[in-house]
Amino acid sequence: MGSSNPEDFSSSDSSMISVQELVKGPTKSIPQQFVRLNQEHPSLSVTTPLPSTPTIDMSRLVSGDDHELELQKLHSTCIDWGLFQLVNHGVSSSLLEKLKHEVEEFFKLPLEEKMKYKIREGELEGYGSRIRGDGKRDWVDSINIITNPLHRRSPRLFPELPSSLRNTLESYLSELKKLATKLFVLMAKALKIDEKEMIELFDDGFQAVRMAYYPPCPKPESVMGLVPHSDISLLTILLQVNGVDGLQIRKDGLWFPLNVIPDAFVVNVGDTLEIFSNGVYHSIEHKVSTNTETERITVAFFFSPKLEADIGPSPTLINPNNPPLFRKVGMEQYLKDYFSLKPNGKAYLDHMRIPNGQHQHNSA
Ligand SMILES: O=C(O)CCC(=O)C(=O)O
Repeated sequence: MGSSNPEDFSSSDSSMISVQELVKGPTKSIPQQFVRLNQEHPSLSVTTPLPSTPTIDMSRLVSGDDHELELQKLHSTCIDWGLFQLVNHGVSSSLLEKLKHEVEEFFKLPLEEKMKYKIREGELEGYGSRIRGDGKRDWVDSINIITNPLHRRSPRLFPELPSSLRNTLESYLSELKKLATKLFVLMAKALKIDEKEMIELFDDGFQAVRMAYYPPCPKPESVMGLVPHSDISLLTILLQVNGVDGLQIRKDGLWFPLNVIPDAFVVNVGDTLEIFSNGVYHSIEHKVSTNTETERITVAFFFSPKLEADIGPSPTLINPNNPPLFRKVGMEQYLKDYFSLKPNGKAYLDHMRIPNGQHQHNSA
């Protein structure tokens, strides 16, 4: 979710700073509340060749002669990486173009218009930039909106968006739901779990969108577009609207930049899928960097378990030789606990882990 991704909900601070407006001003110095020193930078050393991030071809997965091979690739990618770029995904380029246009137009609106959606004290959704647990702000303006279940839609957010953006988002969300359902069914097959178990968790689940605008920054090395985190979702599907790089992922302890493949989706495994698969799949830690020249605009959709679900390892995967690695907890409680902890890489997932040696006292 997050977003929405809850890591965006880390503060109930209601003071509002639009980074987009800040960079329009004459000053080129970075306000202290954005400055983060001692960041880990991507490993671009010549002695560490960049592994190429995997690409999965949806058309091969569903109907190609070699769909079994592609399914194996999907499975091993979710084990080794927890992230892939999805091509030939079937969402029409006309819908993507429309969405990109609408999202760009949204961020061009005058600040007063966007302020109608401002994050309010104590609320988890809305427009703005937030203060993190370390007292700093990320170099981004974003709008986070819960889209499902329908009764959890805030009356002042989704229904009040400009109608062309709202309608386009609705169509996009419906396409992404179909796509995510196909991916979940395929993952269930690869994990050897009854697909009904997977659908039961996901169907009519908790869903949210985060539209983000990362302005260019005069000193990108001093700020973070988005702090390192993993998503609490089952799956997140990201569209990189204007083709600008900036996403970085942590693999084997090192940070790597991810290059945009035009119109591909970046799909990542979230913490709740890592838990459900009892640690077979891995959620990936990621962050966003900025650059001096160009803004970066993205739309992330977060597909999470339904609010009534219990989050825990799939019973099918648990046996005496394969004990549960994570505790079981209701989704509502899971979200509440998440918000009470400061976002810090994959720390929240670790909080769900059953300590070594205590497995015999817990059942799936
Ligand atoms: O905007 C991006 O590139 C990444 C977004 C993201 O990681 C998130 O919203 O959790």
